[in-house]
Amino acid sequence: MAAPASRNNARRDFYERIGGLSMAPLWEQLHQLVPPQPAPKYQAASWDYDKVRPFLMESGALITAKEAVRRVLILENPAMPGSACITPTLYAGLQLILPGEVAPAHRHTQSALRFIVEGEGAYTAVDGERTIMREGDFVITPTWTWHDHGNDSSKPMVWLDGLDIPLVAMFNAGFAENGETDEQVVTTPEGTSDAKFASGLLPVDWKPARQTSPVFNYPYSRTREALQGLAKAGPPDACHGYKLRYINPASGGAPIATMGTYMQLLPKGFASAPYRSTDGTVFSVVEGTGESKVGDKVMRWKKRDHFVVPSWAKVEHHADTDAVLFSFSDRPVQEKLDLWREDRSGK
Ligand code: 1HN
Repeated sequence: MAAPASRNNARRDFYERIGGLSMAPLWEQLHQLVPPQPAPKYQAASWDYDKVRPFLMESGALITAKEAVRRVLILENPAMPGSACITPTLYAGLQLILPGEVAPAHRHTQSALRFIVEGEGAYTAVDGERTIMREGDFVITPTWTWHDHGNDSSKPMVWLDGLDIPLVAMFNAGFAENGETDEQVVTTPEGTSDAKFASGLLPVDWKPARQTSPVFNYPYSRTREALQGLAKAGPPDACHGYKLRYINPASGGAPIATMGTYMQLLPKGFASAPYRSTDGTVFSVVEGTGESKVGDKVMRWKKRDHFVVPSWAKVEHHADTDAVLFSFSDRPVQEKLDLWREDRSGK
């Protein structure tokens, strides 16, 4: 048998020679390529809105929405510097639009969600229809739809953008184009998609042409009422409190094919049982104060703060007051691929 040193030299020499043919030995990488359980290369992190907001407002003086195209401060995972990602599959950012501004029309194959964090009265237009947005509303911009935003109110408006940018980049399936004008021509009266699709009814001969939801604004007033009703109806789930998922009413699936969106109510004093799942999740705090423990990290939060929980990291939430959390993740993609898993055992 060869001595270890000469054996290692022989192997290194071998790797070098096959490297010249763009080949590599699997046995040197097998363990990390197929880990026994998820080993995320990103971390739990949080963004305190009191610290973030002054910078957002400062950005408002530095550049207009028109020049920036989208004036957004990216929430980047601290373990993935330069990536513009909050998880390996998701992008998140906080967008500011000041009174009188327009963010010009464009479209791209990346899907976007808006979750309104501060202000009310700005609109987003999607394929010729506008919707006015208020705090806590969840609004979708489906793949390849024209969209522009404008603020006709007298106050700044801030929302969370969630996009599937890293996923689309992985597939090399990104296309984008700019509109001919900054603002789209409004072709459909405001409230039309709501009337057609948001009351448990559909136009009689309507057939879905795509997976995306035909509803484009899920207002907070309705979501909050549903949570309240749920809380009156019975005890909270040990891991989630009272948690609902947003749906495409035509299919029961997620409103956006690539991103699942959720809203949960944690009653005052509620301490969740430990939970983990394979979908790394971004949270936006809508109401209340509390904390979320991920491993050894305790993230305190209050209204308008944001935080991210990595895949397969055990999370425990505690609510000091009644608290409402919006969240989004890539769960629908993982479910389509038969990959999604959860663990409620607390192990
Ligand atoms: C985008 O189109 C918007 O339409 C926001 O508001 C954020 C981040 C990257 C690429 C496109 C928007 C974006 C974006």
